[in-house]
Amino acid sequence: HELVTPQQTYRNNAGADVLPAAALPLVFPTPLALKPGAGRVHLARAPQVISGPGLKYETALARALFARYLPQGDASRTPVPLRLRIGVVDGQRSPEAYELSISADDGISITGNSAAGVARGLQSLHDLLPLPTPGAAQFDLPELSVTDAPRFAYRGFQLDVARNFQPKEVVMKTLDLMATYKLNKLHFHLTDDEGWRLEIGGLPELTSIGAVRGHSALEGVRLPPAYGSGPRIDDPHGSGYYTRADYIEILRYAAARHIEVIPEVEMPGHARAAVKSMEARYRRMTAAGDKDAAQFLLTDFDDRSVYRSPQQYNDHVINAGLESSYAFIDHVVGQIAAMHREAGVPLTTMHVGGDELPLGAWERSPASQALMRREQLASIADLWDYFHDRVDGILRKHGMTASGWEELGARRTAKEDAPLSVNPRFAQRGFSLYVWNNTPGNEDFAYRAANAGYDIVLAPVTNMYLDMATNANPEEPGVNWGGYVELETVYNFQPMSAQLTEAGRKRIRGVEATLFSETVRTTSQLDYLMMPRLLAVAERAWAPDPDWAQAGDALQAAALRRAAWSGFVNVLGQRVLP
Ligand code: TNX
Repeated sequence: HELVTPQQTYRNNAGADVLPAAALPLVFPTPLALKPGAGRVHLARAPQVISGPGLKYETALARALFARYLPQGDASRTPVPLRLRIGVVDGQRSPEAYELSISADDGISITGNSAAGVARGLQSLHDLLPLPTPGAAQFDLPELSVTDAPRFAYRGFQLDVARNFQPKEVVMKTLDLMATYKLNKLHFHLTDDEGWRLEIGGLPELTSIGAVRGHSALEGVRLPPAYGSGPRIDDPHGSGYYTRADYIEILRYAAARHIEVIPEVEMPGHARAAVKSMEARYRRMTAAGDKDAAQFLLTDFDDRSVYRSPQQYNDHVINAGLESSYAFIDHVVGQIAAMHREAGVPLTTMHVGGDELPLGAWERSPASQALMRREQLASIADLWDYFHDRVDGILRKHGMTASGWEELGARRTAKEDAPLSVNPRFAQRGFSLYVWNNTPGNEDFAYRAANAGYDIVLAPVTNMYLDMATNANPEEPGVNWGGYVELETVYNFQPMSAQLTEAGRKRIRGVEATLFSETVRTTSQLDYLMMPRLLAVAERAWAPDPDWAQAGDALQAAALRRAAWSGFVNVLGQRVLP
């Protein structure tokens, strides 16, 4: 893999000047155990990296890290050894656990339970390096020893590139940023009503139409203002997609950083770009007299159902009654799985959306009704289960289990905004539910679902949605349908609940920050919403809870960290208002 030196500057100059060094956390996120030593290790040239097997990327990362700080080291000095190896971290089972030791006698060493552990340890070492100062060719590192492991195996960030597009380079910078803060899952929201962002072999319309904002085949809906401005129909940031080669490059870049990419293909709702692209394909092939025109059609043209999504769409749902819908899903899943295999990172799960199917959808579709008669399904709730059974079957055929928004594990009701109740049907099938809805009545849905046997990723809108504005200042970008999400709101999130049973506790896989992109057009807007709140996400996902009983101390810590974090950087660009 091509190695890119971390572009991040860890602290900005202003911050470094105004903050006493002691106010900055030595290693971030807070490690399990850090024992400071008394002395210092002087580096007058880059250390000599000595690596065990299986650490090609980590070796290159270690060299790149120091090359940045010690460009012309003093060649007459003996270099300090930097030993990297895969070994056993006492008492820690996580593959990402590591030990870092810096000692005047033995030099620097990092032992990880796996290459991922070594990589996480290198990021901690990175934290200890000073800001590069022009001309400085030496510095000291503090003696210390760190034993560290993540609290949660799942530490995610969801990036929506469907509403507005972000080029591949921005995704890679985001992966660098995630690696710096030891986040390990990129939930890649690749498709939605407003765009389809991944080239799929055999279905060119998905990108030649579905990735082009304002394409004539996507006309029909003018989005009324909802959730911020919503993407504009003529906005150039709304167009773009990743080719197969781009996507494979992204996957390899992530894999080198021990970040798993979990692609999301939205269904059955949030699917307008796919629905309209497949209609256009059908029309073109029909006009050409092709008898396979309907092979991947997602629309029942006789559907008289009346519905409207929260985003105000009424023509964006994949029809559950058409066999061609399942042919489409199977084809897309197969193509994405093939790209992951080609990148050397076979998929074990895919995120299949599932959120916000509006009430009324499918109800007056002759195709859906015919299927319901055939399969003896009594209600739309049964058809919903049938749809997810079929999708689950397709994923299993491709060697995967399903991930999806919490609706995948909730019983479908005929009432708008009814509180969620757990649908036991899929609980024993290894589904991961991403729980976003903790609005009144649903505050404990995640814990109820965990107790019922679902694997859970906690992504509550009130604490983990980074597309929410930070506060009510009208100049702040972002939306507020889930409230305002301050840095402290993220930091003070308590993932666990007394309501969890012993078995339920084990089902909580971790925490994910979400960035839907209706209002996120430019890279600097993305940067602004992510930072510094992503740091609080990383802290909650990696570090144990602070002592919440000591509320005063916790607040104190939050204030201190806030100061520290605003002195940390600015990773993707300048922290300026868009
Ligand atoms: C609901 S929260 C969504 C997103 C939108 C948001 C605002 C969730 C799982 N789905 O697709 O961005 O509303 O429009």
